[in-house]
Amino acid sequence: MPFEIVRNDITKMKVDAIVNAANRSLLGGGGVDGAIHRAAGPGLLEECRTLGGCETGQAKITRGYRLPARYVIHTVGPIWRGGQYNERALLTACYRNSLALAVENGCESVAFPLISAGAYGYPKAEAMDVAVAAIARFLEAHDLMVYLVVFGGAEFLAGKKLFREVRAYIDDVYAESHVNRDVERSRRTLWREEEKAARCLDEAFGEACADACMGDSAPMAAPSPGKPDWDSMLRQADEGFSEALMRLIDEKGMTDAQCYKRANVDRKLFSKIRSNPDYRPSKPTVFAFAVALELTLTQTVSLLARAGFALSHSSRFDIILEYFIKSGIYDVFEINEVLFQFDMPLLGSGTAVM
Ligand code: AR6
Repeated sequence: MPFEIVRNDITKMKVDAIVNAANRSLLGGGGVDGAIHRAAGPGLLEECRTLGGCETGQAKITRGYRLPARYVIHTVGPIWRGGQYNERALLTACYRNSLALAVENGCESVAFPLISAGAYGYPKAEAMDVAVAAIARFLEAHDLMVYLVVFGGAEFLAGKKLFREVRAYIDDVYAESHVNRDVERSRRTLWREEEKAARCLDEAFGEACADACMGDSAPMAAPSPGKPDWDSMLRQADEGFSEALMRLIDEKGMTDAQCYKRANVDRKLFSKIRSNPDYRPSKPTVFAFAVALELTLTQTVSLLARAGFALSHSSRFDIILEYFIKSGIYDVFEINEVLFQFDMPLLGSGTAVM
């Protein structure tokens, strides 16, 4: 199931369990701990008194009392002491143990704050990396909806290398397409070619044929020596998004589950797409599958066209995705972290819980 980074107050999350960044006494404190106890009411503290505290990296569960969440999972993050004291492993353990406890208790949705990233001093950008990596790893083997709740702004992410690179790419593309009229003209020509390429798909999902179209003057590439396979091309020209997606999954030798997990797409949404040949996905969903399938940019343009979309240099969202696809970065969670920083829609899908 998907993983989403959201901006919210965790006490408002309508999920099966929220996670509390507690201290070892489990008897309340400031920050998110204080906010959770205030929102849950005195029953929470009473139950916490019976738990006998909690070790760093471990997790314990209570009911949610007046919270919209059914449970609170209390975990104790490490105090940041420069990074040489096993902080990363302990923080990873917080996420892993909390998630395991959620699964043991039948939870299907869990929301985390950025554990240790407040009073305990863990640098926020690094704390977020640890959270994303630990959650993504757990989701490889479990079906669970996980939210990482960021409270307030995410300026702390702006210093990260990947973010700076993406921003530089956006600036370049914007400068190119908005300042220089010659470039603008040639870009339009390129788009016309790409659109043509998008309409022209061969057996290997447009690759050979699309390359030929992009070259414009080059003859249409045949899938095998001899004549072009017009039957196959015509068949695929009619192909809707759903059909194209299923074919690509097979061609890539992936299972459906591998694909929707890598796309960060909910299993139910995937079933809907699979069973409805006319399904019209959103643009982020198409990109999510393009990333999961590790498509080239040309192939991505083709897949977008199947859903009635084009890749646009007027959209920062599209430019960011173009950057990742061109760079061969196909980690949906890494991409979502950057999209989150830019206040863009994220790839994949979940259910609204706020
Ligand atoms: N919703 C979501 N996130 C929040 C909220 C909220 N309502 N309030 C704060 N945060 P911290 P720690 C974010 O200090 O670093 C307590 O006193 C906050 O911006 O709550 O693990 C405990 O009792 C930050 O990013 O937890 C411990 O003694 C993140 O939650 C100690 O603090 C964690 O900040 C634990 O420190």
